[in-house]
Amino acid sequence: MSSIIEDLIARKIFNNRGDETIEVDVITTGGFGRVGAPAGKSRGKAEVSYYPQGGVEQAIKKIDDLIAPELAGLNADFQQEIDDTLHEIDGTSDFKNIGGNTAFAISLANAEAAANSHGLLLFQFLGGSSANTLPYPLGNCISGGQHARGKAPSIQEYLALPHGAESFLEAQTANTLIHKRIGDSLKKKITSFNGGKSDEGAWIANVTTDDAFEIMARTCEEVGNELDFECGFGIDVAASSFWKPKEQKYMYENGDKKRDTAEQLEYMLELIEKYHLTYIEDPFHEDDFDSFAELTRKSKNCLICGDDLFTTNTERLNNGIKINAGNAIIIKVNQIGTLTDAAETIEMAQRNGYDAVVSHRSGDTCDWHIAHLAVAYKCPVIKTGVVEGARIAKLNELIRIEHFLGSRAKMAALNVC
Ligand code: 2PG
Ligand code: MG
Repeated sequence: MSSIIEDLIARKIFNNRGDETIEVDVITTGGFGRVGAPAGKSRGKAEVSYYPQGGVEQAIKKIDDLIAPELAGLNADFQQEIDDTLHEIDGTSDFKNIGGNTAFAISLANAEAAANSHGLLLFQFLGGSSANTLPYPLGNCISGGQHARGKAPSIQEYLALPHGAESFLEAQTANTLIHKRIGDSLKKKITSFNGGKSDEGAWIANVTTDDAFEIMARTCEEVGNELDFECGFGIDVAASSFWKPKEQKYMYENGDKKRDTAEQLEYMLELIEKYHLTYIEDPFHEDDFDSFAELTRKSKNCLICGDDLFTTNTERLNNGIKINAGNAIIIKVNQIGTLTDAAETIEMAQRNGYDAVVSHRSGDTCDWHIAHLAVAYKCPVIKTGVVEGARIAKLNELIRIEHFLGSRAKMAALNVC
């Protein structure tokens, strides 16, 4: 079937926060792709801008007036050409003109349309016949920081990582059990707990940072024993959100407890040791490459992952690689804009021994394409919650992919376990 682009159709839809976002359909002579864009709340400062001035409506106008006429007639199979054209039309280094989310939705919908034109699923089209590994789900169970409201732990996310599971279905089963049990424990422990959840479907409760660690550790161990495989856990510190540059300190519990950079490093090492953490994301603020490198050097068996640090950007990743800052990287396509840019970052990461963790955003839609990216690019981890509609859409898609692959499916290899 032929993949010549006939038209682009853009519309305004809503994400799980009820915020406006953009959705794009790419229609080819033989297929169709539709993608909705997500949005972060704790965003890295090096991310591309989401929309042009005038927001989603202006982005739609740019697609109708400018971008659709340029892309019509091109072949959707040539992803790089499509993405280069988006960069050319935009003309800035951070998609200020057309918007990074506009580029994201077009770029990914184009890939989907190309796959569909060939009668293939996206992961098959992008990854070929060797794409048969499933990522481990890194699932958010307790929310804090900027993702919570009111009193909550300073650390943004407590994440289950069932790295002993032998299939994706088994791993997601573990995460759902862990998530449910944590809800039960919080109900028992905190009288004010009323079952509140964050945008990502993780529990929000008035617990201290340390109490959240205890609950997480106990529950993961319990579920691991019951299911008879290792269920580890980790955290997204999102440290930029409580780093105060003036004081040069991290403000825990709204400033009741402060840590300078050296104390933060010690604290992270203590946590790794005490709770056998297998994953730490953004343990330091987004410009502190040196501390990332020191923690990577001093820790063992733990993924030290950069999200705000790298923002899916090859230049920033390259700065990290030079000094061995971290050994894992979050991949959020809308941090950089196009699929080609994100694929380059993944490739650079893999060449240099970094694990790539494909990730949702806290504001997201029921779009499931990142599930396919994780399989296509052989990423060993996907970070996309445990429950809530926008998360379940992606997790269930991975269950479908595993089912589709049948006996060829296997779990990806993790750097640390
Ligand atoms: C993060 C993400 C997703 P946001 O910090 O990793 O969990 O949050 O999308 O708000 O940037
Ligand atoms: Mg993060």
